[in-house]
Amino acid sequence: MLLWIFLVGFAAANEEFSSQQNSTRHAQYRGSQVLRVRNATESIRNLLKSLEGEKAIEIWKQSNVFGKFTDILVPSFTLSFVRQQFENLNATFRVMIADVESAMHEQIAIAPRKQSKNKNKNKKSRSYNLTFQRYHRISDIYGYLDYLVSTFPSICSIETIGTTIQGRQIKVIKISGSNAKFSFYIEGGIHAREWVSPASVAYIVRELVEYRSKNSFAENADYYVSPVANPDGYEFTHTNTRLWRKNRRDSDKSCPGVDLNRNYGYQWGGLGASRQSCDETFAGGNSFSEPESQAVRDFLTKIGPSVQAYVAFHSYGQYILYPFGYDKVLAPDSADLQKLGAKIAKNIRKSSKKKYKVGNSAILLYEASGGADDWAKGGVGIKYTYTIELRDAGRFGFLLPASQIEATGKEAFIAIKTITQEIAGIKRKKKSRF
Ligand code: 0X9
Ligand code: ZN
Repeated sequence: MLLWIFLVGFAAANEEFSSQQNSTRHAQYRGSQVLRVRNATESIRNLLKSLEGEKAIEIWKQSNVFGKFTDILVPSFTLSFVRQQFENLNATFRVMIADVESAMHEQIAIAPRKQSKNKNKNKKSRSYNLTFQRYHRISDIYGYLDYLVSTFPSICSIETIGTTIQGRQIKVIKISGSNAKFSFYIEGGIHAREWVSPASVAYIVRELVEYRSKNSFAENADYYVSPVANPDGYEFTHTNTRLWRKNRRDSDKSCPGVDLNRNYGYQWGGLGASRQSCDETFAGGNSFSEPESQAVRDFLTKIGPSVQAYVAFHSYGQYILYPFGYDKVLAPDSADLQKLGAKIAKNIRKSSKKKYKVGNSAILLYEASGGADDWAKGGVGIKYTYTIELRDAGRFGFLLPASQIEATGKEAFIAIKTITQEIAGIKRKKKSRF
């Protein structure tokens, strides 16, 4: 009894401690808002650029297309100034998140678990902590991969493909198909703050392994899955700065971090990539200067030409993007990528009613060079290369509530299933459901 009281007391104190930690950490965003501004004119676009340069705003999501929107985070101390600037230019904007700090608190709330049909199943003690009801630290994600390898050793194995600057492992789980005709590389979490990406990639892994019997299409491929491509950055968003994007390279102490999705060696250092270490899109000192991008380069080079599909999951915006991103340049087979992308979007729409836009990333969003996807397509020659921006379309942005993890994971899984079926030449039965 005493032990029980102690344990309950300890758990409550612990929870209180971590919620206090969250409060202090998120307090830096007190009074900040997220605004959606219409890019109606060149002068509005220039204003956004200069406000970003002065650190008066942070860009969350941008589009170079006139008439589309840019989402910005405005800290409390610049809010009235920034709003005034927009009013001066007659810029149309609306408030997406009125209180960023409380949206952060809401995001980490635990979503109610769906009632399981088999009640005993929930009671069974498990040797891992991962759920899809909340966002987890990397130890829980890796703990789940370890559990799968020990429980399903005939199909799962883990390779550590590299080590980060702070000494964390970059892990890939291999899920082998009994009739594998090709390999499929799946990447999550290259951008630290896009929490729904590692969560959705873990969801895909669960489908491919634990629910394999209802996903027999998976026998056609060997999957190599890296749920957290930027471990240092991801942990930093949990312990320090929720909206951190880059890795934690600290050669410039006052402005740490390299944007790993600008560090790959295909058309490195061109449009949409910065040479300034303080910028969110800092490309690094050279192409492949970072251990995280080197690890993926070396691993993909090693597994070689069997890889026919590469999907990088990001958030947010609900886009299915294909190369190239360094400029408005299409690959010779871009019609195939558009066609399959449209199929993915259609299947997602059928399943969850959510709309995903499909297109070339430089045309649909903006030019950005040094991306992992461009290197996968242009450097390695992987035909079906996509970057998928998961939920949502802007309501919560990076602060997507945990209650949407399962539904988002399902959409990500539909993408993987649709691509596998296409490459393996599996015709979908008319009635089959995702
Ligand atoms: O800018 C990015 O790296 C991606 N968008 S995000 O908001 N998640 O940061 C899009 C990358 C598209 N691919 C390339 N431009 N190569
Ligand atoms: Zn991203």
